[in-house]
Amino acid sequence: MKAYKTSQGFVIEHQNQYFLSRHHDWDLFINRENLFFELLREIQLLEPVSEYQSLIENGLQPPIQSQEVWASGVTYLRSRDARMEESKNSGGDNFYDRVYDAERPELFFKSAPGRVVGSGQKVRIRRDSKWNVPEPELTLFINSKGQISGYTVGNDMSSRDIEGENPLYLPQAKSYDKSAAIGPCITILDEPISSDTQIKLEIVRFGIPYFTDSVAISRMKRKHTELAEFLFREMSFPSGCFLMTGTGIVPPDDFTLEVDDEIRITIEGIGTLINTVEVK
Ligand code: DO4
Ligand code: MG
Repeated sequence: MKAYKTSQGFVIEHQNQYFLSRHHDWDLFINRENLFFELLREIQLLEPVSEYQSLIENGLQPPIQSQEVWASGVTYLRSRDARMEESKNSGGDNFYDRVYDAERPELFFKSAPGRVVGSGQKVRIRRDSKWNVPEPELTLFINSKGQISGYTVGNDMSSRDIEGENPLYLPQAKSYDKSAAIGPCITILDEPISSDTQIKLEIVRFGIPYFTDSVAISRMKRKHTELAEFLFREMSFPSGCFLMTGTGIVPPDDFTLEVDDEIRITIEGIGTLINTVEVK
């Protein structure tokens, strides 16, 4: 079951049928307990709509209203190794090594909802950075009770030169206008997402695939429930929140994003998040 936020309303997709919800408040719509069964009950009272494609294609919005976006770091070996390499001159490398093995995960604030973009919108690279990458991340929707009730595709845009210069610069490397993308929808399942699920990153430059890689979420060191539990330990989220679960794909060190690059992140069972890069 998928839920799309569009300019015409909230579209629920189930078994190739599309329904327009009667709800008008996304916070209330997605923050219901037992969301899968709530949506199932809701669509039984609705007629399928046929013009869904234009609703989704023309008026798609990021699937967020007042939720904060948080992120986890160094949850895959590939991320640990890349961070250790980029920060070795600053002496920051062993922080990444230690957090990979520590009981407490790295969790950081990624974005207020107003800085988030959805599929089809532009992401940004910072004007004061020369080394930028997308981070393709399975992103959890966690309701206000701390239960993982949905999944979306996330892009944790990152400035590697800023983060590598000093680990204390992490908030500047990670949080700026349009540095977080989520979408195209929230997938709501009646069981946890399969660990075989693949995340695929494609970067298209001048219309040609320039970089492609994929990773299975089973390669992640931590459990989704573990990350959610740490995040909710001392913080409440009245309408739930999003939590990016870390990247398992890092392009080679000589790669940096350029203006007009198209970033396509596909997660099986959810969809493809597509963003083009701008710098202004
Ligand atoms: O510690 C730096 C950020 C790590 C991160 O964003 C990731 O592993 O995805
Ligand atoms: Mg990340």
